[in-house]
Amino acid sequence: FLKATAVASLATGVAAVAGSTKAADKKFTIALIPGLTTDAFYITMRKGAEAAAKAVGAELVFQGGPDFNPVTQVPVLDAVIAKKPDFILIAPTDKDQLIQPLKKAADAGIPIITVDTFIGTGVYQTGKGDADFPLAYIASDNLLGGAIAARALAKAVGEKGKVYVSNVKPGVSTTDQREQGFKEEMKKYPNITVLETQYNDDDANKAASQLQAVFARNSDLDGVFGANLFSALGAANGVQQAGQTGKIRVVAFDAPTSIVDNINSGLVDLAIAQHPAEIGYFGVMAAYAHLTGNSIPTAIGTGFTVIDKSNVADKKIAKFIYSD
Ligand code: T6T
Repeated sequence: FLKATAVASLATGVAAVAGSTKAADKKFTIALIPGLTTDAFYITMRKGAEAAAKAVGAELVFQGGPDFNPVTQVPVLDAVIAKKPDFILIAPTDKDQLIQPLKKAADAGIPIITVDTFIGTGVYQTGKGDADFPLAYIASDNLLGGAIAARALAKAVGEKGKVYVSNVKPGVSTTDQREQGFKEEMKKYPNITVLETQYNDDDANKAASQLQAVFARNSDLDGVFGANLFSALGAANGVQQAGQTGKIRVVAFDAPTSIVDNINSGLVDLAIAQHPAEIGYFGVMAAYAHLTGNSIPTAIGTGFTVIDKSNVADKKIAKFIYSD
């Protein structure tokens, strides 16, 4: 089980901040704009953010679009900017397309932290480029997550055969990096062929149909890596509908409640749970630290918990299953 050490060091930092700063005179309003509102990952992130907001006496506003798409996210961002919150935490739905819309917030004097996803390269406060203006990036290490997925899938398929990545769409920083980390790691397994990535637009039904189409073209398909919640859920459903449970092996990113049954039934071999509540909690804490005059780190890495049959029933693990 992996836990980024950066989290521990941030926790120390925040404790120091709390000790050295007087309580804020004003009640700060911190906006959290998720990738989309109806996704257990962001619902769980909101819970962590609410817990931190309560701890520091800030108001959290959670507002987002109905799907993972800049076309629906940008108008929400514009509406949030118009209300002039003290801080914006946002999961940008595209590396490039959110740069200019977020620049408007920065120009209006609203400080920004990106959570989960990033804009530009994700390296901020460098004084270079047009997308370094957010104060910090708080997220999982998605390259590492992709590598963990590759090792798990390689093991599940006996280090040989055909696999593919079920992914959202190009341009999303998190899922791009998961695919990159997966493919890099898979180079260590010369007997595994990685077929062309299937993009599902964050639609589980599409991911399920694509699984069946890939299987129809490759009757010797051995495995699939679902690079986010809906990709994994859909790919797993596709495997089940094709009657291939346990034959086509599934490694899932994210851990919605349905993952428990899917692991127990053997449909999914392993799930890589992110710690979205931790991302939300530290997002608000970093915002508060900044708003009360303290400096904050430009990057905060949060952890993973790997869930499989051996630990899915463990109470200590259950807390990493996302909230609906
Ligand atoms: O995997 C998460 C998130 O990290 C990613 O950026 C988008 O998809 C999810 O929200 C899961 O649906």
